[in-house]
Amino acid sequence: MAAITKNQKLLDWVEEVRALCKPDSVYWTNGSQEEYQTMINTMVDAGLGTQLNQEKRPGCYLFRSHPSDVARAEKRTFIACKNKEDAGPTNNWINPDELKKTMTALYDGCMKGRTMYVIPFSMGPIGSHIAKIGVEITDSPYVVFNMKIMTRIGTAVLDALGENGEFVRCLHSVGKPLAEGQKDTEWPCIPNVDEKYISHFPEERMIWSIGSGYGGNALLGKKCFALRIAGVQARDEGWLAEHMLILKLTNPEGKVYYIAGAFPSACGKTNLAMLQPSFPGWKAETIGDDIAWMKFGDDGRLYAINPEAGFFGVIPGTSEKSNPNAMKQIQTNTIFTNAGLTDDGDLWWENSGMPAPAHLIDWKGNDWTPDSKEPAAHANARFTVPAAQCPVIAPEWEDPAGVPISAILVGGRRKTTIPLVNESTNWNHGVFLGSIMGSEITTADITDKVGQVRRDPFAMLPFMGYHMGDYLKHWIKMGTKTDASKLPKIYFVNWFRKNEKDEFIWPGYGENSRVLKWIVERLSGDGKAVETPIGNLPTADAIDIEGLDGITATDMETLLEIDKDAWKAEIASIKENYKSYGDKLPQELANELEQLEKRLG
Ligand code: SAT
Ligand code: MN
Repeated sequence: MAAITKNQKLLDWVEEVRALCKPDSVYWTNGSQEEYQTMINTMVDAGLGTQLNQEKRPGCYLFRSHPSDVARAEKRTFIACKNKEDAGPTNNWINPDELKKTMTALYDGCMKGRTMYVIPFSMGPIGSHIAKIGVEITDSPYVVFNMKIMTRIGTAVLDALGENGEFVRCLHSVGKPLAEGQKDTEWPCIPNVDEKYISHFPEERMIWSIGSGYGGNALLGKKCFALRIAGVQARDEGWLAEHMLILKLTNPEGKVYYIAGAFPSACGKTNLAMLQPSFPGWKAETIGDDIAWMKFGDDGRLYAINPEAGFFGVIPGTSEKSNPNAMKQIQTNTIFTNAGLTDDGDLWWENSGMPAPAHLIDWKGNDWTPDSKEPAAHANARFTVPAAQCPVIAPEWEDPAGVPISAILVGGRRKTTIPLVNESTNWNHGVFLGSIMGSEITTADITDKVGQVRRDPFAMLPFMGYHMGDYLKHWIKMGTKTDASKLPKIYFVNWFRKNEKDEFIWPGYGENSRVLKWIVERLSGDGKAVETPIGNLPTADAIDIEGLDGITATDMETLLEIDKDAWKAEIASIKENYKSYGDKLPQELANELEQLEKRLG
């Protein structure tokens, strides 16, 4: 039989992993629809997954994870670069030699009784000059068919890789070998979180993960490659790998604007990426909902691609109100994980806007009724769905050249201080705003720091592959690579401001288009703004609130106020955070902070 690829490096690596992990067999995925369906059917036939009601949700399946394996394991996520200093204060570091030794022992024989799947995948349209190739080896069929949705996989990628192409090595195992004749469990994994490892070797562009089958711990193209490893590649090669959605907005005159936006997980990024504008004549379309890779084009503008091919969205809270487009998108050909299964083979989840059924099977496989204390769906239950199925996907979403970005939004979850929207006055000021993003720590975070702000620069805190100070330096440097006029303008937004009664003031969701409208008006030179010590804010009447129930002029004042005392406290807290970067804090950002302090007086 002719070799499946002539890429000797790949063949050697696959053989090396096979010899270590000792699977029963090796299977190279070709990426076809038939292969995808066969793999799902095999799991369903073995009782490891559920086919949903094919009249209500054709092509949809439900899987339930082990209760210990439901989200990214941040404290078990490691950046193993040679020097501890290069990982910085925000990452868990282990010496790479030591970590490899530990993990090699764990990988030894870990795939016994299982098939080892080889998944060549492309992050970004195959052949795009911004795209990159990875190969994931895994013993989880669930990972294979999720990777098929989330990335471009299979033979076409091997063709693009060719004989000498470079690829990121991504090794994954659930860490549960099967003895001869032993039946598999519904969700094999290593239940003890302290025995899981999600490891990155940035200098070798390599990822080693063991013990978890869930989301970003296992679908290694996503956060591990597209943010942590690609972040290091981007730093070295002069581009940006960011935790950002990409949105296309068309104004009533037909002018198109592409906007990227950085928001932490669970801040409504997927909803914003697919929003329905409140205004007649305006159109919003989606390019991506989670990750943007951006490179300067020959014209000096910053071009973005969505390196992914699917959305991995949070199920609870998805409703006709929060995201009508996603509701349509996940009606067919979707993999659901950890949602509630109704008696008629459909799904239910919390805050779905759908009436709760009298009975269902919850995400743990137990009987559930509306009186149950436990939720029907896990809070981090997810849908995996092809991006192409999004009802408002932009036709150019797979353009290998990418789309030119006019504005970048940055925003966290802040109930005070940060106004609804604030326009940076130049690139460095914008990077400063990105660097001070954050969210108030809530009781859900299990710490004594409730109420304090956790800084999450550009929403990259959990996704950094190197030193956060060096990362911010890289952002500053990117601003020197082209004419200032060609750089995207950076806007700091905050949908989460609260009143004294602890209620959200701004309605959010589709109404965020009112803020986007102002931003686009600013880009075209029409929007009205006032210069303030913190940046350019909309004038009192600049944000169109016509037809918006329940928002008064006083609310708008609160949303756009600058509370000097609050800002003084903010500055003290930013200083504290900046201190943690030591001498890696870019001088430009120290200057921005100093000038802000002066302007506030
Ligand atoms: O599990 S993922 O990392 O893909 C999603 C998230 O937690 O942000
Ligand atoms: Mn994300």
